[in-house]
Amino acid sequence: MIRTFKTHYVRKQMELTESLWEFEPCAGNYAGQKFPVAVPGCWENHPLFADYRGEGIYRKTFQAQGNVRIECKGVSHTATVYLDGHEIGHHYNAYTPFSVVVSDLEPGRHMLEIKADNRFHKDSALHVPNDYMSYGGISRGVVVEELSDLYLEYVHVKAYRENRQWHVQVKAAVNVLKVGQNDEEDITIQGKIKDTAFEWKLTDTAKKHYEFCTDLKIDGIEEWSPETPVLYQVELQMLREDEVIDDLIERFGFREICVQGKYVLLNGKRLRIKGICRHEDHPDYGCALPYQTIYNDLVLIRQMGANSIRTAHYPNDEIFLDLCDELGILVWEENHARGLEEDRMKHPLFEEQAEQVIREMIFYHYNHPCIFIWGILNECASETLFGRSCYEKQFRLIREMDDSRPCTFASCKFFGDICFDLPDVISCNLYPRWYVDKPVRDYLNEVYDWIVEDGNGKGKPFIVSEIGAGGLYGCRNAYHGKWTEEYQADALSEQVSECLKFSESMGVYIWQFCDVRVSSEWFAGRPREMNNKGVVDEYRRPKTAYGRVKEIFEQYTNYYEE
Ligand code: ADA
Repeated sequence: MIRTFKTHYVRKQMELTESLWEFEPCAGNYAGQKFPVAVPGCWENHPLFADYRGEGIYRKTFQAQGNVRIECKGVSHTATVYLDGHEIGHHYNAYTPFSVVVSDLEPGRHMLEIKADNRFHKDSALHVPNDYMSYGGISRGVVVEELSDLYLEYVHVKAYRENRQWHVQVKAAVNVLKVGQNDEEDITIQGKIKDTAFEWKLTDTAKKHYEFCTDLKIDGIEEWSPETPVLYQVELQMLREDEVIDDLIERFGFREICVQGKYVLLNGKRLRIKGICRHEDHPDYGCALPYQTIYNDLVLIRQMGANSIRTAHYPNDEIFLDLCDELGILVWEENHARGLEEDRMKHPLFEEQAEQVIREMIFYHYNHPCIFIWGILNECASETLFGRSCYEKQFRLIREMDDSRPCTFASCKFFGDICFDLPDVISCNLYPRWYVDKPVRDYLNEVYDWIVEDGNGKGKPFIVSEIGAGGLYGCRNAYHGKWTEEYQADALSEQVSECLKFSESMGVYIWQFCDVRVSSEWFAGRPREMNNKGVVDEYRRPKTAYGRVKEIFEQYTNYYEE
C-alpha cells in the first residue's frame, strides 16, 4: 500500500509489493547469493544482514507496455534503477519519493532492478553516522503505472479564507511525453471539488510541461482540525476529445495556519502543542514500517494525549501523513539533517542534497492538512555565518514553494545562535535533568531570556522542540538512578509540566516516541547501541513515563484561551 485511499481509477497502477523480490548483496560473506525478500523492507531485518553496510540489488519482473512510470516511495539511502539492464534513474536520500518515466516499452515482462546503497560514502552529505540508523533496502512502496502520451503530474490545493468565506487555489501540471507531435490538440482537464466543477484546456502539446491554476469559492464545507479531521478530494480527469486518458485524485482539508505574535493559529485559534518526536524505526522492520505498525503508533500517541508529531529528522512515509490527516494529528515535517556541524555543511553536495529533500518533501506532501509547519536542519551550525547562509537559503526555498505554512528549525546552539531572526517559530532542544543538570524551570527561563534579549527572537512564538531523558525498559532501582524507568518518568513529568506551564511557550515535543537503533559508527556511549529516550521501548511496550506524560497531557486542551 502506498496511500490509504485510491489516487487513480483510470491510470493503471500496479504495486510491486504483493509478491517477493530477489535480493543479492554485492559484498560480504553472501555476495552474489540470492535471497527471496519482501518489499518494502530493510536488509538489516534479515538475520544474515543485520549489520550489513554496502550495496544490494533487488530484482522483480513486471508486465507492462507503452509509457511506464516507476515510482519509488523510498529507497534507503541511494538508489540506482535499471530496467531490462539499462540504467534509468538514480536517487539520493532514503526519505523522499522519486519517479522515472520510460517511453514505448514493448509489451511483455520486464526486469526491474534497484541497487540500494547504505554506505556513508563520500557523496553522501546527509546520511552520516548518526543518532539513528541509516538502513539499507527498498524501505517504502514501489508502484508501476502505465501512462498515456501525456499525464497529470501533480495537483496542489491550498485552502484559504477571505472574509470568512473558504476558497481554494488549485494548481496542477501536465507532462507531455511525445512533445510536438500534435500542433493542434483538444485536451480538457476536468476538475471537481465537492460539487464545484472547473476546467482547463490544452490546445497543443508542443511543450514538455504545462501548468494550470484556478481559484474557487467553495461553500458549505467543514473545517479540518484535530477535533474534526474532515477531508475533501480534488478529482482531475484528462480527456482527449471524449476519451478519458488520465486521472488524479488527491485529498486536502480546509484549514488555515498563521502566526500571530507568540502563537500559531489554526483556523484562528491559538494552538497548544502537546507533541512527541518520532523516528521511523522498529526492530522487526527497520525504517520500513508497515501500515499496521504506523497506525498502532499513532493510536498509542493519541492515547497518551498528544496532538502533534515531529518527524525528526526527515520526511516520513506518506501513509503516516495520510493517517495523521485522517486522525487529526498535527505534524511538524522536517527535511533530512541532524547535528551537521559547519565542516559537514561545507560538503560540496550538502546544499544540493538538502535542497532536493526540501523540494521533494514539499512537492509530494503539499496537500496534507496535518502538516502545520516545515522544519529544517535540526541542530546544525546555526551559530556560524556559513551555517546562517544555509539556513537563509533553505527558508527562502520553502517560502517560495509554500506560503501557507510557517517554518522553523530546532536549535541546540542557543547562547550563541545567530539565526533566530530567520524562522517564523523559535524552537529549542533542551535537556535539563539529563545532559544539563539544572531544574527545568530555571533552564527554560535562562534560555528564553537569552533568545529575547540577545538572540533576536523577541515577539515570535517559542516552542520546546525536544526534551527528554533516557530510560531502559524494565530497569528500576530504589534510588531512581539515571537510565531507570523511574528516573525517566520523574524527569519527563517535570520537563513536560514545566514546559506546558511556561507562559512564553506554545508547547512541547518530547524526545521521543520509541527507542531506536543508532548507527554503530556513531554510538556515543548509548546503551544497547540505541537511543533509549522513548516513552515506549522499541517493541512499543510503554515505560512508566508513558502513563505519567498522559496524566499531564490530559490536563491541557489543544488551544490557549484568547
Ligand atoms: C538531540 C537530537 C536528537 C537526539 C537527542 C538525544 O537533541 O536532535 O536527534 O540525538 O538529542 O537523544 O540526545
